[in-house]
Amino acid sequence: MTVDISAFPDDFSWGVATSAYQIEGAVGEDGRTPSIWDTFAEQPGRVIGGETGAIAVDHYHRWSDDVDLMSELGLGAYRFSIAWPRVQPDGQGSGNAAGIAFYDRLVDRLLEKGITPWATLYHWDLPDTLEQSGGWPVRDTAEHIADYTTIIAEALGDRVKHWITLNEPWCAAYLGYASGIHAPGRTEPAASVAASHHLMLGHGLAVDRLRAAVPDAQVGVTLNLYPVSPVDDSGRHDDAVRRIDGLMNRWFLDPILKGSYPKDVLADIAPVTDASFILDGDPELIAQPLDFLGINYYTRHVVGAGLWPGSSDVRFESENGLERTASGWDIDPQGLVDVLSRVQRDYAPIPVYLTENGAAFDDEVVDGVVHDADRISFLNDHLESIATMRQQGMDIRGYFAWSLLDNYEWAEGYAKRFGIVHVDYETQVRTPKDSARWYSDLIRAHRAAILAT
Ligand code: GCO
Repeated sequence: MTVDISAFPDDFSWGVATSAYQIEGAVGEDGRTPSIWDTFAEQPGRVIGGETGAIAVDHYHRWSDDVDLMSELGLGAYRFSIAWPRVQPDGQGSGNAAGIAFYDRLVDRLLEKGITPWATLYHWDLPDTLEQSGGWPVRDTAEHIADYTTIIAEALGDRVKHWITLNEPWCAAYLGYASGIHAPGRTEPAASVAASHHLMLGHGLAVDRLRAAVPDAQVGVTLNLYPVSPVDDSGRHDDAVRRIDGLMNRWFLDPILKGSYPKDVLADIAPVTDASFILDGDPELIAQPLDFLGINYYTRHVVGAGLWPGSSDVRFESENGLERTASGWDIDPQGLVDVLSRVQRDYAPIPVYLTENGAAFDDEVVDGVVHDADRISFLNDHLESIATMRQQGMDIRGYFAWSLLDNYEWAEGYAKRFGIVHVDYETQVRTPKDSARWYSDLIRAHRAAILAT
């Protein structure tokens, strides 16, 4: 069971991904102010076990060892996110030298070790002060992210050449402002649509600022895409499939890659909002030319209209016998082929990176090792899907496993372990799982094959 490495080009990026709030901890240090996640996590009942990212995996202090670990594993690229409230604690105005210095050190060490840094500007940690003045439903927030972008791009742009504006704006907008299961925990459908627009507007403005500050930057955005299928082929669920695919996938892909919102989705949401927050000229601002599209893939969405009363029409389980991760998500590598094929079919060609893919399992350290054969199969099978799509001519240039370390899984607290490296949350001891060794061997085999030719 090993993926065919000859399907991957010589310059394929082999990486891992993390995000600031999920790993850094040190939430009150060096001038960092609270983000919406600090505030949200402290509210009773929001996060399982009341857990917060206050300590997380202490990466803010252990970053140097963590980079050494990446280097030992032979990783070629590291996707991390910048904590906006560290870099610009007031959410506007001047930058914070002490906060920026953390990323400076991190980037320098990565480069020393031959690991290419990939920085994500926004992985959900909005400075709380900006939420107090309205958050993403307010247009000003898009202007603010642009200013923050200039600060951090000017600080790191001489060394960081790969930039991702947003991580998963769907989650930030709809889990944050509609279902309320993520920060800031609001349940305001109209505001959530405005939030999605202002996130994408912020993306467009940030792309401009990145181009100005770092002319040789590679710039993209990361979307979480899902194949959406009906629970059966009776035809009764087809309109629900259209609607959910529209809001999850096309609502983001279309404006960013085609410069317009899907008309059918605008009609679907008309009872909720008149969308008057979309101003003339916004579509052009959003649809900046990009160097790549980042795709995060975890599982499929199965849709059954009205089948599951009292909850949503969407399930993460197909009920067709697929195995599931500890998150309860179907393990569905074919879904990755479906997602990528759809992008290939419906949008103009653009280089693609898998900026996240991975799975939680109930890992245990026994005698100093973690035998996570289930994660190895997961990674292997999804890399095979990428190999398949490369053979079908798709320009997929890299893969970032989610995640380097076990970490804070948002509203799930620390219960879901996604790392290829185990973390003991009491002692902060890192133990590479078998999957880390497997991934490392794969990367080294790929490198060796290149040298041999
Ligand atoms: C997301 C985020 C990550 C998650 C990961 C596992 O997709 O939700 O980008 O921060 O931790 O996806 O759910």
